[in-house]
Amino acid sequence: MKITEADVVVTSPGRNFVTLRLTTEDGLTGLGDATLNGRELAVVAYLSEHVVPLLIGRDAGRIEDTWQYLYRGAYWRRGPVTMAAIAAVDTALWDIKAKAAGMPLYQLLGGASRTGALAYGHASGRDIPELLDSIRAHLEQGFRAIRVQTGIPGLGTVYGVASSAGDDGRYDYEPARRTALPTVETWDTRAYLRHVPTVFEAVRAEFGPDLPLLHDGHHRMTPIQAAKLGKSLEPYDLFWLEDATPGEDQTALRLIRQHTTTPLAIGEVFNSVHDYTVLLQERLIDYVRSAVTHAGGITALRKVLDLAGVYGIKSGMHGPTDISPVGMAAALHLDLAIHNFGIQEYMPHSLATLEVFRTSYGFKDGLLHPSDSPGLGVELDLDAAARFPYEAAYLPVSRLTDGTVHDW
Ligand code: CS2
Ligand code: MG
Repeated sequence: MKITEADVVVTSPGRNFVTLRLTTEDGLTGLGDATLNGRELAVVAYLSEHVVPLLIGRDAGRIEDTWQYLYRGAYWRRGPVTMAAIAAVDTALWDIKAKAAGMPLYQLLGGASRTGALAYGHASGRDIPELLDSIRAHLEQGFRAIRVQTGIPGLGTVYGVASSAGDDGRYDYEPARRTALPTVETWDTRAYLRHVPTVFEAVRAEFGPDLPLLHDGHHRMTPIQAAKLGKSLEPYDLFWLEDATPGEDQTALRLIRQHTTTPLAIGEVFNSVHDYTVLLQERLIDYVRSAVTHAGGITALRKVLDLAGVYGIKSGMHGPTDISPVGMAAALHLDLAIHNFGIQEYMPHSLATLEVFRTSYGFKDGLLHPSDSPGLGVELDLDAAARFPYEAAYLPVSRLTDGTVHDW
């Protein structure tokens, strides 16, 4: 079953997406998500110039060999651009193989290990009353786990706070802005560390002790600051504290672990198993955050999660709207099949996005299911995609109050 066509499709229904579409001599098509928020065209060039020419004529069924060929054969390996490109190829090949077998992708991964994947939604508010309303709205939508983010008194716009509800009441937060230069957000970690415990005190007082609550530190704290926050949040029994420190220094988590029992999640910006080895072997985290889209595809992420399972660590795949519906579907098939599933991030996409990507996955009673459609269960409407041309967009840059560049 040879690959005869490979198309890199860029579309921007409210935000940019990059999708690889492979076609075989039998007329089967497979899709892969290659979206790297704020650096999309780098992946487009990598795919178009250096990967697509190598795919034409290859046997679409040789998924592992193609992965190794693109990874080891590039010589210059790892990194977000390379691994997003490889992820797109890998996911598209799995889509094709499952379609050829006439079964949903999760069946090729070992079949279902659960009835559905527990999802968490993004509640946010510029202040606590607005946050509490947002949590209520997400509970009414059926979410059974909630991420909590708020504004910080004295600071302007900060990460994760939606300014308004999107179409059909969605949490509509797209951090990448279509501006000539990245917008600048001001940050103050001390103000943040003082404020967050009061937020969770109010949320627990309103919603009780049982609701699974998550929080994203978004790479902003030093290890001791993260340890302080984790310790101060213990009374509120979080499901996880995410990205407490920048992930490059895996050993930083040792210090955090010494001070707090708040569960830790990290890895949405990781792209290789080598980003995790210390974290997994020393049990420094509780959840692996990588998405299929950024971690080299289903083939690679499955290996990371199998290794994580050896150490009792579970999945918590990244699922914001800059993971396309193709990447989301790929995650859901893996979520359903693996034993050490933890939770799945779920930001529903906009109606415009769903005009371009025809999805079949569903959300009911707090659980996501990829559907039993053959393959990934997502189709790309090329005519709709053409209606939304690319627009450059940048993620914000964070600066401290003295102007020092900080982690956003
Ligand atoms: C965030 C992401 O969802 C999350 O956990 O960390 O929304 C992140 O800010 C975006 O993916 C950046 O493009
Ligand atoms: Mg995050």
